[in-house]
Amino acid sequence: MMKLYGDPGSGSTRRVSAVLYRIGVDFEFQLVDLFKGDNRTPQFLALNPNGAIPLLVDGEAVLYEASAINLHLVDKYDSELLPKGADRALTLQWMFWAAEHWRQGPPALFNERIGKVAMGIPQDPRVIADAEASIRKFSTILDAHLEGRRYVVSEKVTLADFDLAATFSHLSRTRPPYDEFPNVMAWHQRLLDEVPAWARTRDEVEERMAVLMAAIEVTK
Ligand SMILES: N[C@@H](CCC(=O)N[C@@H](CS)C(=O)NCC(=O)O)C(=O)O
Repeated sequence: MMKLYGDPGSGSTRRVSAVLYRIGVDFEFQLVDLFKGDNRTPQFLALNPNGAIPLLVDGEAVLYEASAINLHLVDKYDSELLPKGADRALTLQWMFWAAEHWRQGPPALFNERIGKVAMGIPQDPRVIADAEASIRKFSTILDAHLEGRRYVVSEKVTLADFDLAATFSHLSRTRPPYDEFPNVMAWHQRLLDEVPAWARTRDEVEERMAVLMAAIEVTK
């Protein structure tokens, strides 16, 4: 059985677990507790020298990078999450755009508003301002694109939707300014309402983060 290494509180782990749930694949989950540094052990670094999750072990295949893992899964199970024809390249376009542009700001906000608080390090207002500016810049583009559309590429959900929506994982905790972008907000709500795999992973993130945030409160 394939094994997914990750942390349920991680937005990038969620990009993969949502796809596994959506396709309906049985898998074993191996917790890599980021707050305990499980991603820095020699055993884990031997699998992914970047020390990052998610990581998938599927027989001979040892894969990191959530988008690459998801491409492996859609190929293996011939899933419509990567459509055929013209929409295939468009799905890849938005996945690359997510990696290159969309995910610049949100991890910085996570680091400032959660990571640094956990470590007792002061937040840097300039980093927060830069992250928010980046989020506004790219949300303006996505919001205009989503006008009149149900999902990012087509009427149906694709891998691009999961790659993009993962940055909503810590909304209440990191407070990215997505609420200034009505089409972005409506698209994300539609995903939660219509795609049970996405709502399920939202619940997993919240359950995990409730424990971690309580621990931060205690040690603050
Ligand atoms: N580009 C990677 C990013 C993965 C990533 O940044 N994962 C985070 C958790 S969401 C992580 O493992 N952080 C720990 C670290 O980098 O030390 C992907 O798309 O899979």
